[in-house]
Amino acid sequence: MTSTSSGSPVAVVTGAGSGIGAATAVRLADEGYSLVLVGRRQERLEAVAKEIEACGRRAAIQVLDVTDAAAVRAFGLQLERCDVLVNNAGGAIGTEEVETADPADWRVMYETNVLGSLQVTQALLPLLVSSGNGTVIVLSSTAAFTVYEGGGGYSAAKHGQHALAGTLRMELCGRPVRVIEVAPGMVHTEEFSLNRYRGDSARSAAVYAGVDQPLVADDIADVIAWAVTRPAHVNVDFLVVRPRAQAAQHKVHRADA
Ligand code: 8X3
Repeated sequence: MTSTSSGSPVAVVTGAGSGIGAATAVRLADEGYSLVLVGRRQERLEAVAKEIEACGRRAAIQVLDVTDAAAVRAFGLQLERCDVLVNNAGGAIGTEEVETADPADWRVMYETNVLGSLQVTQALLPLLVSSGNGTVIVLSSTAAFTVYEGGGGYSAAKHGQHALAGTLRMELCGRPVRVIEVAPGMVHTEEFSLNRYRGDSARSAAVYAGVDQPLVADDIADVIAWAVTRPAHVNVDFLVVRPRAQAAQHKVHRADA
């Protein structure tokens, strides 16, 4: 990992190689943070780091799987500073109903979304506390508070992240770290639906068909940046963010529908 020692506050973003993670990293760099980009794919992280550095900001990369407990611990121990942690790594696998779902898929979703957030938060919490004004972002989903057919495993994991965020906020009360949960609805990113549909691009594209302006990664990055840049005593507990065309989980307006 290259150094971020510049005197600027440091933001660590997991899943920073693409989608919401990459957009958030770039946006936080614009806000004056030095970035530590965490993810599994070095070339993706390097591309995001280049984009940040091209704007005169600092970005270090850390190739890391958030489900690897020992590697996450080691990462936390060698980091010198962390003011903001964005727990973004995660995602959905499969759309099978409960009747036929593969428990292995549920396990992976729980491990990446919930245990990944838990482990990275545990590893960085000492630095967040010692920063004097730390912020933990938990990127959950509207699936964190509702369920839908074929989304059981993902929703279970996102409900788990919601429980983690709420519990942590209470447990940290009195210490200088706030916990902000951001719950996006329909966001059109390069990989989210493609992973959910196991690479089936036609089914993935159909999710957004006819929807007037699904959210994009920059919309969520904008919301995260807003929450992070509130004065330190202001804790935006929980933000639900959907496109205007999605009034509720199943209430999506589609042209020609
Ligand atoms: C993504 C939102 O509607 O696919 O987290 O569950 S949804």
